[in-house]
Amino acid sequence: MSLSMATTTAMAKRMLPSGGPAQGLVRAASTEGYIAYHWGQFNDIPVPGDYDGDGKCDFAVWRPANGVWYIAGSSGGVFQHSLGLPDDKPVPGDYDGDGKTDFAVWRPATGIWYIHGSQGIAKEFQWGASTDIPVPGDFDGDKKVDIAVWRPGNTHWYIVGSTGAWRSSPWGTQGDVPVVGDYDGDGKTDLAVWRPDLGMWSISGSAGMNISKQLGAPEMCRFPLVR
Ligand SMILES: [Ca+2]
Ligand SMILES: [Ca+2]
Ligand SMILES: [Ca+2]
Repeated sequence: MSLSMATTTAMAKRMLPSGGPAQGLVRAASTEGYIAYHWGQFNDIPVPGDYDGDGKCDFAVWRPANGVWYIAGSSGGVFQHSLGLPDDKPVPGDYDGDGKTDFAVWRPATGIWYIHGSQGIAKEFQWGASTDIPVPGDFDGDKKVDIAVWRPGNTHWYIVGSTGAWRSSPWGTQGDVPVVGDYDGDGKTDLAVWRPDLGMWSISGSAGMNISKQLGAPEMCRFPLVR
């Protein structure tokens, strides 16, 4: 956050599509412990991640209309990358395990994952059906994000480990919202769902312990975790 407002605004104008509205980046306020940052525009999808690999999360949005990723790096750099079509789902993550978030989208119509690794290697992999929900995470704990989907119809998780081996496991019930994360802190992503009608979090911990916690009034927290 060392850039001046004039510098960042000029950089933002350079990276916005020509003829587009003069919106995109204005540094609104920054004090110790508090940052407000205007980055992105209406209909963009937030895709935060550590794209520059400095250990800090970067402001980032993906614009479905043109398939462009706009990144305001935490070390001051501003850059962009083209990947995706309007109906794709952004699924960023560190798939190649180099510590930098990779650009990635999942295309429901074909089930193909398109990954542009931060080391310059592009990968395509078919996994999932059109009605699935992409749930990438490091399920095997090797520091590389794994390709995975959750199928609402049969509530099964289909996971392809970084080594290529795959597995499926049932977890959740119909109507749940998948909310992957490492809740038990063992370094492996856990199977986890949030049940809107009960406000219930239900987690199949990778360390062997199941976790259940009620938090959130029914239908209160419609957060955009499922993109
Ligand atoms: Ca990476
Ligand atoms: Ca992995
Ligand atoms: Ca875990």
